[in-house]
Amino acid sequence: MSAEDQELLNTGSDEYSAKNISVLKGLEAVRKRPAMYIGDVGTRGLHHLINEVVDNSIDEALGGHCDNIIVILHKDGSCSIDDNGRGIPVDLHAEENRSALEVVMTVLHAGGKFDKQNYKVSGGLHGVGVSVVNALSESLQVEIKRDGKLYSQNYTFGDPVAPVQVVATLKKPETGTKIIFTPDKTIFRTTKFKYETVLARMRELAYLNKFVTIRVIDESENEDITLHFKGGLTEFVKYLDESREVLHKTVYIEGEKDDVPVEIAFQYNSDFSEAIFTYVNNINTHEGGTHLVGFKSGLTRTLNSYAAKNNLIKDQKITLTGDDFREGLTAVISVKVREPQFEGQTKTKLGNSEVKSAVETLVNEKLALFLEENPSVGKKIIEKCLRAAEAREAARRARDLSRRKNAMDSFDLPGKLADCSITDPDHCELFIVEGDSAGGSAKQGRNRRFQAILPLKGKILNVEKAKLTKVLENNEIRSLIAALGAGIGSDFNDTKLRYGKIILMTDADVDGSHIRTLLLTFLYRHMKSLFDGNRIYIAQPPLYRIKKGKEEHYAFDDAERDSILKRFKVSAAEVQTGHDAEELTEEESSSEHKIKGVTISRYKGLGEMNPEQLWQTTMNPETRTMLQVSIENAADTENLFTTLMGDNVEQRRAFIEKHAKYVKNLDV
Ligand code: 0RA
Repeated sequence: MSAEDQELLNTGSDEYSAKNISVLKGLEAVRKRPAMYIGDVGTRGLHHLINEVVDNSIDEALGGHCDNIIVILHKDGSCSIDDNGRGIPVDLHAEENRSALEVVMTVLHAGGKFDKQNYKVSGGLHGVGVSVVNALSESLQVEIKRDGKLYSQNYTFGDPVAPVQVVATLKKPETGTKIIFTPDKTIFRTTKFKYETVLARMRELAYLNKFVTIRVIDESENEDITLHFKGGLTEFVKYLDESREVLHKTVYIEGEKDDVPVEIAFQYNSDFSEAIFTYVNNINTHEGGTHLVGFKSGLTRTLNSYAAKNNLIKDQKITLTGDDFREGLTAVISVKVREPQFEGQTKTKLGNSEVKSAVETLVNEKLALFLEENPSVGKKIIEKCLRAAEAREAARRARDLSRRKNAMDSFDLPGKLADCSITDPDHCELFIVEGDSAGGSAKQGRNRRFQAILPLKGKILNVEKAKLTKVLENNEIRSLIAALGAGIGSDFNDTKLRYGKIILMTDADVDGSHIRTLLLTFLYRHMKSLFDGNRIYIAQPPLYRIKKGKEEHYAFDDAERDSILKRFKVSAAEVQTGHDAEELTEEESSSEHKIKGVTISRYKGLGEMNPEQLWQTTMNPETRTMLQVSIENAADTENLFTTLMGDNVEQRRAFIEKHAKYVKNLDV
């Protein structure tokens, strides 16, 4: 800090400088170990910066002080978040001897010093404070509207450039906070915000907080969407089931018990999978916890006693189990907890035991009431659950009959699996390959020590539309389950997994991407924790081989091809003419043409590559690039899969047209 700044701050005391040094140390710690505060320095951590600021605005909203938030991705790479909350206080902070605003922006966890009455989030990566965003920004500007004035302060790398200044007098009695920041390029692997990612989280927040309106703008893409859902969670489950056939009107439960506000919406659809999303203080609790347990037991108990009381189970032999009550169920549970305890591997499992009884009691009371008032809904739900119970019984009988043949019970590896020789899963990879011919190349090209190949024939079953019994009858799926060795569904056990990496290797064409989507759908529905463990990858075979004399290059997209050709002094325009001259049709499996002594081969299928080429370009860990599949947003992923794989064709087409880029990038 310069002497001038010191003067401006008008403190002059040694105490101040001492404090200031410790503050700098605090933010330095963030800059030194950013991952400790925001998880990672990739896309996820980058977007965490936006979420952190918005969480503060949402905190204001939860206290009833804010109902409007605007998030803008600016053309210059900065992001602004503008809210109409109370505005961060700007008065002198007695203890710190400088403005409260500066304290909030530069002291780790300073939010706590203000003793906010809200539901504070203490677990996971949330609630680390806006000072973390400041520390990781090359520049940040904050504007506060409060007490009839507009205040402003600028920072670089977390350091104030000058003290807070009054920049205007307000005409209207407005309040609010606006933060504009540019993430630090020396910290993040990428600093480009993705509209889809931001939008998905903002949509989720808008559903979870029905009194808030969130507008999300991307200035460079001309996107501008306003999110406001009067119906809250009711609209949220409708969104999740957008492409499914819903069986009845949505059940909505709201109440507070033992100081725990609870909000739940659920409905049944004609499909078979269970999709329950749980939130604590607006955070998605992937691993569930006490709120989920409370919901499940309340649901099972209430529906069972409703069915008994109304004589809805005619067949005395049938007893309904918890699983039967969750087939085709889509639900969102949102609770607010003052001091949440987060447990589990990813700290996304709620541990507070008082929440279980609060949720369970509310479900018992309010669901019973709802069913009494809506007997036709009650009847539909019980009918659906009875069908699930019948199917479960049938599946059990079938299993008993074919015990030894069943993929689940036998540990026989499928015949077409070419296994690797070492057995330590941490070092083993399974390539799931489309078709026998590509499978053949992969088997010859691989490193058989640690790479296993499982060729699958044609399109696997669309599990989105099939009962579990059907899924288990399908040969391709059985091979896959057996090869992975870790079971399926609720029996799935990570520790038995035979391979650490599961790599989907399909052709770079429409069929290939369809097969990949089918595989991802299966894995998502029945082995979801593979996604949490970041075990799923997508191989990236090249699209072109470019050869001149002895020199050979591979290109993974058109842009790369053109830049390689440029080095050979061939222009993109000439390549285009080359294409036209050959009249390349869609059906044609490959093409090769020569321009100025340069041979350009286009691969359409993996099978066209010889084993050595396949190894060199796609399988060799030293040289390959692969996409890692991760779930950025659970609710949006649910919606993505139901829309892509569901019945509603019109919806699917609209979705694909709108999200073509998103789907192609496989940001599921
Ligand atoms: C500290 C204290 C108060 C509000 C905030 C921080 C606050 C932070 C952010 C970040 C983005 N938007 C925000 N809005 C508010 C309490 C203010 C009071 O008591 O008046």
